[in-house]
Amino acid sequence: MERTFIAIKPDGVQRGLVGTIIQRLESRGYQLVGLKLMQVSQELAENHYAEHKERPFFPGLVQFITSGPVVAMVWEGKGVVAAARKLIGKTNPLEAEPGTIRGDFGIDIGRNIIHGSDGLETAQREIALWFGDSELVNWTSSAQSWIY
Ligand code: FUP
Repeated sequence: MERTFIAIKPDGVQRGLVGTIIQRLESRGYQLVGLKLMQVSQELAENHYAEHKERPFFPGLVQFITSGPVVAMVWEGKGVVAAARKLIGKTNPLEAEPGTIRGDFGIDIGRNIIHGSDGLETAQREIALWFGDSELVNWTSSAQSWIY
């Protein structure tokens, strides 16, 4: 089964959106296989956003993601990488459609609430970066036969 990495950023946690965001993914039919609340280190933040290292917004991005607790998650299910990106919406919340998480709850690109892996390879890299094998649970919910 496909897996993706999802993180609720410090703004999403501070604004009390953790439950709402989990509910959207869960009620779609996706399954949680990893979940933790954590204070992100400078090193993890810089590694996670390494592709943006040379961009002018990089220092602010790292400062923001380390500024408060983050909820890190791994979700599993058919097509979950692309489907989660659709549920999340465009990077700039002002361009994100209503009905998406960013389109419903965000305004500013630097405070866009949530991160989701942008492809299968990225998902594998990010899951390995944020989670140890022992933190991921292999299980099958009894709802699976009603979802698939
Ligand atoms: P996404 O995959 O939608 O999270 O977007 P990107 O990987 O392109 O960007 C990562 C983060 O950098 C975004 F969540 C917000 C931040 N960012 C800015 O602050 N300014 C920009 O111009 C682009 C991205």
